[in-house]
Amino acid sequence: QQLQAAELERTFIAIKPDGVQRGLIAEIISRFEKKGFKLVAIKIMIPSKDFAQKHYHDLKERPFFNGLCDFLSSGPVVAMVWEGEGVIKYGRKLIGATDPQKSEPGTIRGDLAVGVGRNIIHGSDGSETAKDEIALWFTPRELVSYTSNAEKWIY
Ligand code: 3AN
Repeated sequence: QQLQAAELERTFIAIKPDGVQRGLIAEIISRFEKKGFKLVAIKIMIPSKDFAQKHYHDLKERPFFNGLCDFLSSGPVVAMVWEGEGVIKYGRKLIGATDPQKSEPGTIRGDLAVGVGRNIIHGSDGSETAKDEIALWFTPRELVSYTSNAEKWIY
């Protein structure tokens, strides 16, 4: 069991099946890594439909809920936890607006996606969601605490 530093901010980021199939894993990871955030958990899996419904439970009243869950469970997803100061909010900034037609160039969706139903990446939208999503996708033992030497240059 690793020691967890409770004050470290963490967010859940997933590269959705379209991002994986399009070969954008490294590109997406690279943007978070270069910003100076720290990767503390990563795995690839094909979520079941039931699991996708749990992940998107907040959206279950929306008309696109069923299609969205089918899509998330349609192929491999790269699930990650990223850590760092402000990572939840800034992660959303790196990702860009939900609709890639409205996300700015320079953001992941702005640069790499075209349609809202295929927007390649998911990121937690707040600290409660981040906690819930990390707990859904990972066991505590899958989260790795480590000290990055580079932090003294970045922070
Ligand atoms: P975000 O992913 O930016 O947090 P949410 O939580 O509003 O946005 O939506 C979750 C996911 O639902 C989006 N990533 C997108 O794939 C899908 N989605 C949102 N709005 C629509 C829509 N109008 N039609 C189809 N899919 C949508």
